[in-house]
Amino acid sequence: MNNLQIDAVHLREINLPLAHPFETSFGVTTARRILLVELEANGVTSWGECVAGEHPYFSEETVDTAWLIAETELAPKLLDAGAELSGGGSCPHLFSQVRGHRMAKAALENAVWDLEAQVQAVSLANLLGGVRETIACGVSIGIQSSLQVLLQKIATEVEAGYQRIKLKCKPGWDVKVFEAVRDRWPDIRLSCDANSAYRMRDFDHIAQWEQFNLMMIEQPLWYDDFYFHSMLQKRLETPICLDESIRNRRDALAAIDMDSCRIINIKVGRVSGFSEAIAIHNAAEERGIPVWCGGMLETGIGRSHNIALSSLANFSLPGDVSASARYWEQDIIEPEVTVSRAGEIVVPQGPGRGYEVMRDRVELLTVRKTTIRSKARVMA
Ligand code: OSB
Ligand code: MG
Repeated sequence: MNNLQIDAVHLREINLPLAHPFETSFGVTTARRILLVELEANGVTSWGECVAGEHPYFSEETVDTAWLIAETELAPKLLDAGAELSGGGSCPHLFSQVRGHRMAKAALENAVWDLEAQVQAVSLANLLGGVRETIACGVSIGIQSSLQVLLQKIATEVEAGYQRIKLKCKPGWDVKVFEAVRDRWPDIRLSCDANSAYRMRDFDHIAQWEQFNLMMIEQPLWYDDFYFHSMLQKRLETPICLDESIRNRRDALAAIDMDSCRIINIKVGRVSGFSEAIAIHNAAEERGIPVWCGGMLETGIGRSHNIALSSLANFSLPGDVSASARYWEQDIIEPEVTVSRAGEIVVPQGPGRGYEVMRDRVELLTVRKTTIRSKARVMA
């Protein structure tokens, strides 16, 4: 394949309030500060979205660390890659000298895949190896002010057609919540996500959740643990799903081998981009472990990338990829992402990501912006 020659990397931060606050065991988010990457190359522009939050609560990265590393380390490597850059698949090697900072790497790498799809005039889903025409959608519902408010939210999402309801949980917001939900909906596909809120002293408590027929329990223990999750999984029939702990393919292999989890949530930002996400997907598939695509309250740019990834074969469980309107009064892409009554999103088949970025709107939301160009090439 021909080289991609990147002429400029534009970084910008946009600020966007969420339509509804989102509460997890690690805190409440009411508005997002989002780092967007735009690449100019081969006569087209492509986009990437960094999923790092404002605070280092989900992972070590923040929007500010990602900005710094993207500007000073990663963008220069992309711009000066020369013949080493033939597509998104070149990025892991190009960025390999930089340890960690996976969300920053993913924002740039995914923009390169987005570019490659446009240059080759194929859909991003196709380029990634996707095979699905539609993807199955679930929702992640945050901790609410009361049980009554939660039940109302669930009713809305079930009626909308979503195929799986995931409840954020933490000590004090678990058993009585699952009980009330199962009382009203004995048969819906239900799961929970603790974002590391439990410890070993809670094993007996968690064992009580078996009665609620949960599809999975997501990341109950430490964010960086495999061993104690495997201890817990030994005591449970309910599958554990790992999110935070899985940073790359090797982590997935270790976790599967140790029986730390029986399902994996793949977030493209958490694992440093599409290349590693595909590698995890394949490793899990070979070992009979289903995966699904997680979400990080993305705008339409990250969401469209999640849709493309979710079209791979082993994304066989409904993901946390849902309609734009659940997050934003107005998204930054056109058309916005919609979900059918059957709880599905149609995977775009046209060239690239399949959704147009609303440039004027992005410009209005921008609070800082910088452009990086090749120093080597300017001087040559
Ligand atoms: O653990 O999956 C998570 C949001 C922010 C940080 C972590 C998580 C989440 C979600 C929301 O569950 C998923 C979404 O709807 O985008
Ligand atoms: Mg999670």
